[in-house]
Amino acid sequence: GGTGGASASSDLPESTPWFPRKMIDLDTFADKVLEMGEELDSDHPGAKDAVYRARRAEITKIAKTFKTGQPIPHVEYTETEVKTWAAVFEKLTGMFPTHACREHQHVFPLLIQNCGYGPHQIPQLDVVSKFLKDCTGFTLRPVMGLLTSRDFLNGLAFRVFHSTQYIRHHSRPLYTPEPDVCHELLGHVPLFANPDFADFSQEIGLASLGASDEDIERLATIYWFTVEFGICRQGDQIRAYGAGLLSSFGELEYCLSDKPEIRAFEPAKVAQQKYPITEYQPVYFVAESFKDAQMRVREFANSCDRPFSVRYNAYTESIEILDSK
Ligand code: NLE
Ligand code: FE2
Repeated sequence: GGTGGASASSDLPESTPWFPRKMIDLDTFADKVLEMGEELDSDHPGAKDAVYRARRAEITKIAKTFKTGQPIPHVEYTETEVKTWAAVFEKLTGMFPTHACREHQHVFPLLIQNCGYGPHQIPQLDVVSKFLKDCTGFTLRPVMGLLTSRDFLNGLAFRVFHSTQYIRHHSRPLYTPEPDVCHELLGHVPLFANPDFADFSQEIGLASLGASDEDIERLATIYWFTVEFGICRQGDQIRAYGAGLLSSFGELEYCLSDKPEIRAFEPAKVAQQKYPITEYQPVYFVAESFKDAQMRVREFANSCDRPFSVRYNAYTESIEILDSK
């Protein structure tokens, strides 16, 4: 008998959508990818390039067969791929000092020292995943393309980040509408090494477990305007912390210009905001700090209509259900 509260009860209301309870349950997500995943959209710069398509299929095979606990197989990137990476790397690292948030700038040199970051090679997910594990307990899992919002957010509850391993088409290095290894490594990875940001991200993930479809939609929108396209106040400046900004030379410049509209980060409002996915964002939301943002997201999550709450047990890598009604 415990002291109440943290019962291991599994009798959730029948209407509760399925959700992963153990880390290993994430293995079921692998081949459920959305458009722009395995099959490229017809207006994608790589759509008509047979060599590019074949290469992507080859790389995504790793994600298709990956299982929890395995090391992520290394990819031997081609000369063309490394050139694309180098172009993105050089452009962006020139802008980070003036545009990236201080948390990103703090971690970036550590990635150069420890994970092989630099213009001459594309860092391997496996090396980066081990580094993140040491920093915050986050790990990477290779993914074939876009997962459903539900699956993707559910992964964050376990401090697991689903990461692509292929690279954008060489014809357009400075902006792509879909995630690729530049976006993951230059945008997401530095932030997941920050404890407050890791907590913030996991908070969204925990709120997504067993959430209704409507709440998943709202949480995915909050994720979009924070982890992907968030900006934050730092002293008397505004800086980017969203990975979609930190991995796009074009949008990184634009987001801190006077062109877009800027609003305060209030999750209930953010959750309603519509957004384009193939062009620069017309609106950004400014967080005061990751801790403040996490607190606000937690409040928002409590207002969602889920008849139970959850917590992650890091020892057993599993989800515990609390106050099931
Ligand atoms: N637009 C970003 C980039 O070019 O790196 C990718 C965004 C993925 C959500
Ligand atoms: Fe992303």
